[in-house]
Amino acid sequence: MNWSPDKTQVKSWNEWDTLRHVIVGRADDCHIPPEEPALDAKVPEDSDMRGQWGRRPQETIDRANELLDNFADMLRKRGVRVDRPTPTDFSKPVTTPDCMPPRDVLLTVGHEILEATMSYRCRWFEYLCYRPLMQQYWEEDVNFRHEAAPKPRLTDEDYHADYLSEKIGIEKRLKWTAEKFFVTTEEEPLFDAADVLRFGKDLIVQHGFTTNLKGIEWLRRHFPDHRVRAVNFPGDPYPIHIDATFTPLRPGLILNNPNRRLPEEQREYFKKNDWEIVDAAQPAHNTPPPLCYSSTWLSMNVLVLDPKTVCVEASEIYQMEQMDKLGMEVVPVDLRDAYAFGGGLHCCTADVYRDGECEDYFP
Ligand code: DAV
Repeated sequence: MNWSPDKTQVKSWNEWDTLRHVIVGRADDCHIPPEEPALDAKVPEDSDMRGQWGRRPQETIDRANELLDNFADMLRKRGVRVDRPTPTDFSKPVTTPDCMPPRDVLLTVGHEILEATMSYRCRWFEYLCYRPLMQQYWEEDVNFRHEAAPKPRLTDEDYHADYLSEKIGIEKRLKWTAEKFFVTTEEEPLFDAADVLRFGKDLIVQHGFTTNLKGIEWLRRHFPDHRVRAVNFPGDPYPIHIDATFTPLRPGLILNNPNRRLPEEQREYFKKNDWEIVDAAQPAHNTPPPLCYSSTWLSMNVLVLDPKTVCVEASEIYQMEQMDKLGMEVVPVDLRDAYAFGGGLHCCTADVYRDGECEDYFP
């Protein structure tokens, strides 16, 4: 059946087919959460965020919302249906960093939207922001499957105490990443949706701080018709979420963060199937904006609108230039002042509907 704006349908099998319907996050009432194991392990050692928590300054919330609203309007003007989450009062039950990045919580695979377990305590309740939309889709689309992964207990058993010392040092962090020793243990299945990339029949999942091997095994059992493949990026001292590391643009083409290169033996699978993996352009900035958890590599956290068109953050001149050379039409989007609320253009959205069906790109 073809897509029509008047009828809700949930379907998206990959990261690049023509986007028709999307969720764009909001920054309302965002907090910097208090200290907790998995989150602290991700805060860079020299970051201005260490030891800070509480509600984010109102002017930064307003500015982030302005940028997110503009992004949503631009998508609407291009004919994409845009829905927005309903913020909850995060300071009450437990504080949470944001209700901004829908991509971290919601994994759309075909007609299903799966709520991830999450791995930070502060993000346990974030799925609630999307429940009004999930309920609406469920009422309006008889083929929609709304699923939730088992909520984890997130006791101290879920975290390696080794990661909690004040100054670990980058060298040791890199060694640990290379050894696949991460802050999360194998106590119970854990995954964030943003560690998963959808390539039709294949789901490519980063094993790192926010997704453990049991989380990947859970996904394998949950999606028996898919091939679920774990990948690692040894150059990343803070490995969370795959979407500033590995970015598919269209069938056969992936950008890879040159500081976090996919190991040779894991490249084979892509090479064998004629996928080209290209080093991403350098970020235009030397540091992330203030009070931001993410690295400067949000430069490659792009939203693909169709296999020829991509939204790139407007200040990322090198990334835009590279996209242009790769034959993509670039839509610049101003978002940098909203990065602190959970990330870039890919993070702050979640697919609801893309054209196309489930294809096997690795036959
Ligand atoms: O490079 O800090 C950010 C990913 C956000 N979803 C990074 C990873």
